[in-house]
Amino acid sequence: MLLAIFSGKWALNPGRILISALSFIVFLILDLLDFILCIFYRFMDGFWEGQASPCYCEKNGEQRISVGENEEGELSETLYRRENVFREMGFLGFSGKWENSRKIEAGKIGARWSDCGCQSCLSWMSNGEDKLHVCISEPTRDFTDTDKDSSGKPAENVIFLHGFLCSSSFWREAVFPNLSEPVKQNHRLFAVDLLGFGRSPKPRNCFYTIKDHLEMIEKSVICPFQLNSFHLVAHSMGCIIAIALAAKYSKSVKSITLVAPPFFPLKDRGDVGVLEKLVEKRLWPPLKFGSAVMSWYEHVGRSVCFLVCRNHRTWERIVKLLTRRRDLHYMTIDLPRHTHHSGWHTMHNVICGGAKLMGGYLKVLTEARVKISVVHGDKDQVVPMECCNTIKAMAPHAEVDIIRDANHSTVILGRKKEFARYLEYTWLSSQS
Ligand SMILES: *[C@@H]1O[C@H](CO)[C@@H](O)[C@H](O)[C@H]1NC(C)=O
Ligand SMILES: CC(=O)N[C@H]1CO[C@H](CO)[C@@H](O)[C@@H]1O
Repeated sequence: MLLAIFSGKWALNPGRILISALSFIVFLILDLLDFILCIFYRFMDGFWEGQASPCYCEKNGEQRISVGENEEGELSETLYRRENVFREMGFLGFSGKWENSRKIEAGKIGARWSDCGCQSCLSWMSNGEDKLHVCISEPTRDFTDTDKDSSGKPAENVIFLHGFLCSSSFWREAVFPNLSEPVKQNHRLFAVDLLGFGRSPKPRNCFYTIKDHLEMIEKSVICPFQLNSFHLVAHSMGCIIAIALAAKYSKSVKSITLVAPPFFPLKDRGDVGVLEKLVEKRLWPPLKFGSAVMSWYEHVGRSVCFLVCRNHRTWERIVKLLTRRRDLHYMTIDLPRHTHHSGWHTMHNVICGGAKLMGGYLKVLTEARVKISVVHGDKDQVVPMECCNTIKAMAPHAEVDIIRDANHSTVILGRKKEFARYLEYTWLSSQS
C-alpha cells in the first residue's frame, strides 16, 4: 500500500501523496478504533444484557456462516471480509478469544441497550404485529361494490419501495400529491417502510437479507390485499428489493420503475468488490467519508448510531431549535429511524450481497417481458452512472432515461411533477 503511494505516477504529485498518506493514517486509526470498540462492546453488552451481541470480527465466523446459514449465499461476504490490520495481527492476542455464538437468540427481539427504546421505535413490539408499516392511498373512485370501474377496468395497484435510510414518507410527500386526479381515481398506492426502517419492525434476530425483506412485503401487502397484479416503483436500494420481488411475481408485475438503481457490475472480488466500488475509503467529500466509515467499520458505525439513532428525539429538538422551524423535513426525521443492526445488515446483505443475484432476476424479467423503466441523474454521486449499463447489459429491453443535472435525490425531489407524469405514462403504456 505505502509502496504504491510513493511509486508510479503519484510520485510526481506531492499533493496527491499527502492526501494518500493522510487517508492511510486516518483509516489506520479507524482500524484501531474499531478493534478497541469491539472489545468495549463485548464488555458493555455483557454488562447490560449478560451476553455479547455477535459481531463479524471473529475470523472463524466465516466458516460457520458458510456451512450453516449461508447455504443460499444470502449473507454478504462483506460482513466478515473487511480487513482490519489489527485484527489480522491478532493484536494483543485478543481476537478470537471470545466464543461468540453466531446465532442470534430467537427470544431476543427487544431493543439493545445501545438502541432507541422510545415508544415510536418500539410500537411494533407492543401491538404484537410484525408487519411493515404501510401507507395506503385508496383510489378516489369507489371500487367496493364491484372490483371494476365504469369502463370495466379493475383498480390498479402500485407498490413503492424507498431507498436506504428513508421511509414511505418519501413517496407520500414527494410523489403522491403530484399524481393527477384521473390516475388517483383508479390507482391504489402502497408505500411501505422497509423492514428495519421508519415505523416498521426492527427485529434483532434477523439478518435483513433480500429474502427477509421480500417475506415482510408479502406478509404486509401482497397477501393481505390479495394483489395479483401490480406496478412497482423503487428508489436506490429499494430497486434491488423491487427486482427480487418482481422476479418472484413475474406474472403479476405489470411494470417496474427504477430510480437510481445501485446495480454494480460483478467483478472478480465478488461482494467485496461491490463494497469497494460503492464506498471507497476516501476522506473527501464528507458524504463519501461518512459512508465509508459506516460501511467498513462495524463498531465505529454502532457508536455513531448509539449517538445519533438512539437519541433521535433529542436531535430532532436540537435541529428544530437551531433552524427555528416547527416541523422538520421528513427526510431529516427518517434518517436516524433505524437500528445499527438493521442498517448494517441491510447495507451489506441487500446492496453488496444482492449484486450477484441481479443477473438471475433480470433474466427472469426479460423472459417474462416485464416493462422496466430506469431513471438516473447524470450528477448522481451516490450511485455511479455505469450502473445503468449493468442493467442494459442484463435486460436489453429496459428503457433508460438519463436526467441532466440531477443527483441521487433531486432526480425525484427536484422534478416532482415531471416524475409524477413519467410514472403515469409508464403505468398507462404498460396496460396496452
Ligand atoms: C443534490 O443536489 C442538491 C441541490 O443541488 C443538494 O442540496 C443535495 O445535497 C445533493 N444531494 C446529493 C445526495 O448529492
Ligand atoms: C400539481 C400539484 O399538485 N403539485 C404539487 C406537487 O407537490 C408539491 C409538494 O410536494 C406541492 O407543493 C405541489 O402543489
